Amino acid sequence: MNKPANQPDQSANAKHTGPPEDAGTGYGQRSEHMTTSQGAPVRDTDHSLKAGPRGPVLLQDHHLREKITHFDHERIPERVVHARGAGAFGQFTSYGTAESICAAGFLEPGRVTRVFSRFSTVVGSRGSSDTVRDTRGFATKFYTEEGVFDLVGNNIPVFFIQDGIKFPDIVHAAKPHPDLEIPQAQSAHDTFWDFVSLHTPAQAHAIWQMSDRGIPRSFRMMEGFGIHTFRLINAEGNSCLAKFHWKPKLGVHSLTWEEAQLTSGADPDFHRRDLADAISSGHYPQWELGVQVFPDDGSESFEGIDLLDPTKIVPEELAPVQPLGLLELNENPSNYFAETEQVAFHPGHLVPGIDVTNDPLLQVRLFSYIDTQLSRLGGPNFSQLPINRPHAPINDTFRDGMHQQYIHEGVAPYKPNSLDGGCPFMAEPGSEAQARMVDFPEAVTEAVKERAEPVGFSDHFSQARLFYRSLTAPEQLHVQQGYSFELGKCSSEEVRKRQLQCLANIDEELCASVALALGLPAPQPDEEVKDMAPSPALSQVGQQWPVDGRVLGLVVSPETDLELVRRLKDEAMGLNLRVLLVAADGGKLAEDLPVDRSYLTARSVEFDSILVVGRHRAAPTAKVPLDTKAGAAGDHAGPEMLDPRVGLLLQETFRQSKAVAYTSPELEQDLEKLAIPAGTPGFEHQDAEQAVTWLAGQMALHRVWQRFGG
Ligand code: HDE
Repeated sequence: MNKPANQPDQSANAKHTGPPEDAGTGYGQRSEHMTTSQGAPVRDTDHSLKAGPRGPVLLQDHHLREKITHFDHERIPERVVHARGAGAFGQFTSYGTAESICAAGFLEPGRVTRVFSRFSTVVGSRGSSDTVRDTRGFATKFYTEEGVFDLVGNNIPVFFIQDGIKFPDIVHAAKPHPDLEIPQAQSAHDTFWDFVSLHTPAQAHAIWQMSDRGIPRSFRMMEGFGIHTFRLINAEGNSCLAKFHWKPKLGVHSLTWEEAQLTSGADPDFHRRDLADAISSGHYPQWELGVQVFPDDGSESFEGIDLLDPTKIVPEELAPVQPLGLLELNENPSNYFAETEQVAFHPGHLVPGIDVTNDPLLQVRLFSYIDTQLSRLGGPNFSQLPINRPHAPINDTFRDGMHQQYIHEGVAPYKPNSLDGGCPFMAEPGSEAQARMVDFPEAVTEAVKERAEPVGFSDHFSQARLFYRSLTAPEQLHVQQGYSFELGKCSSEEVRKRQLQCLANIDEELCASVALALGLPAPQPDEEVKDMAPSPALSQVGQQWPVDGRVLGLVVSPETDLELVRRLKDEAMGLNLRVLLVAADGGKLAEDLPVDRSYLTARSVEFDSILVVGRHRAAPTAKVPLDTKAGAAGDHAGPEMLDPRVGLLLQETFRQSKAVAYTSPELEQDLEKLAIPAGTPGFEHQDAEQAVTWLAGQMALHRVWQRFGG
């Protein structure tokens, strides 16, 4: 035992998920009736105490004042970045493949560790839309037996800046303009492109953001990256350098720009809802954690790529990602504020076996994250909040402070001491715990103090070019459109021209197409840029993925046989799809067939594919021509016309390159009027028997890529 009797055993507290219990006081217990926060019974919480039914409110109404005062203080400062997010609990199961490179206990064979992951956008405020074009945060808290390990990464493997001192600059440029506080959660504005075109290390990140990666289909379909190079140390004390990767089991998949924009209006909580719905319906999202490993030979570079430069990736073709374990998220939070809002990540929350490098961005982060929690969570005891509590025993000498939850015993919270018997003791020399806690003896070269950057940091364009040239034609087209939209929203011609110059250095064709859209001449490159071999792993086209939890819109007409609806639904669910039943109006088709979306509430963006069963003549609730906003049905109004809302659904789904199957060949006349050409790839008549399997096959490819052309 290295703990005296009078030293509180905080490990008991650390395991609680609720407030610490205090025997005999009732703290943390739930009363059977409503009480004040002091535990006194409340008889009426609907009426304030007044001098007569129409008289003034009395100041002595303690319950009223307590209720309103607490309410007035309900908000805490939102995160200065990554304010908008969603989280879930789950578990990480180690494959046991890390033994030769990393001594961390949670990577031992078969070890299962509880986790909490939070996904976020970067720029928007807490109430902003989920589907804006932005980088996504991907932060995971591992509650390991050796303490908390936080892997605080993004869905884009390169960062905007190389030195943390530039972070306030990029964030101020990306946030809304200070005068009017617009635009919200957008990078399509002058200050963002002003900074990015002047501070050219940001170009590699910007091109990822302009690509499909900036508008993920779902958190479940995003990769995650630790970005920085970390140092791993094995049980023998040998080190290697490593970059962390999360690979989604469902593959990387993105929205189209039109989908992203429509979704912002139709369902601003789209990603949050998608994650929660997938978990509550048992389609638990999974990611494989992997590492790229590099020798720790003092060069801090690999194949000429500077490993301390966070604006650079090492292509997977040069250093394959080695799988370490599986993350599964399987439990939604019970309370958004207590868990998702109060979770406090920190890149310095590390466990033995994982250490930092001198990446100057990472070094600044090590300072920043505690600082932000002090202001957000109101003091230094944020690690005592249930969501932040380690699941490992704690024994520190930190005391008091705002919101202290522990009732510490003992008189000597200092070391060395004799009055508490010398406790807490350090891990015993020679013990396993002590052996693991070594500070890695990294050699630090003698140097002069200076504000300078390493030579390798001056290449700002080769990685942007690598990324662009690794994409397929339709993905490149999306990048061109991304830049054209964003720069088209900039009012400063000087900014647009300067960014075009950057594009000229990245790729001639990219620059020419954006210049055309902006009505500006395409400049010539003004810098010689190193060419790198394309990395096919950067494209999201061309593979097949599981379809678990993908959403099928089953659009049925009043004449559809209910047995057929049941059969199709069961078949789709048997293939692990989620089904949303769409019918003319709300309610139920039968007791077991509730309508999930009416023609009015359904929107193309909610579905990964659509199965139209039967004909869909205009329902009585259709307001022609108000519902023909896509201009589809005006010329064929009449009793036989397609319901205009179904027409809109089909047109949008067509443009978004998602698969549609229809069981009635008669629908083809309607398609012609909707300007959906016969023979459109992935838009097919299918017998009811085959339709669901065919659609699942199309969804496994994520999109009908041929439809984009390019
Ligand atoms: Fe962060 N970052 N960051 N960041 N970051 C925060 O911490 C900061 C950086 C990332 O879901 C803040 O608790 C600085 C890189 C994620 O709660 C803050 C610098 C990467 C999250 C902060 C960086 C990230 C944050 C805001 C430059 C990818 C959300 C509230 C030195 C590897 C975590 C908070 C969550 C959050 C500062 C750079 C990812 C202000 C100063 C690089 C995923 O402390």
